[in-house]
Amino acid sequence: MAVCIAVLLGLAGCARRPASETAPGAGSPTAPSPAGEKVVTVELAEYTLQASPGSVQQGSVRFVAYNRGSLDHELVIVRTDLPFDQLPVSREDTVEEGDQVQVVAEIEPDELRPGNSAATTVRLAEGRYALICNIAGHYRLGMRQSFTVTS
Ligand SMILES: [Cu+2]
Repeated sequence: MAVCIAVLLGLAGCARRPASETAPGAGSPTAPSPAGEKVVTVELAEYTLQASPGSVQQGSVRFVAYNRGSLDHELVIVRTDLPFDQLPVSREDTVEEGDQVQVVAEIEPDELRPGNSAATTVRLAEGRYALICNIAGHYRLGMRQSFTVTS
């Protein structure tokens, strides 16, 4: 029994390691991607957010986020026709969801501690999107990028 537990813990440790040791884009940290699935790598740090590629064809898209910084961050995928750097910001210094800003998916901060990586797969329709970190102040400080899904 003790051996089983050790093995499980070992695997869990291995699964988190690609965040710091695997080159960006070299697959997913948590599961193999089905053939043909589009993968977008998102690097987060204080206070930058860089997604590559910045445009994909519509369909199933896997976002693999890496927290390269020393603070908590999160990845929020929002559908919006507003310019990515002009989204409405609340008094709490976070981007406000509304008619013009719809949250499609997110990777929460507790999945993305410094040095960690996490992934989520979303079906995206053609349109304009923004990728942001919505921890208070981080969007305004520059954690934002436009993202386009083509037909
Ligand atoms: Cu952040």
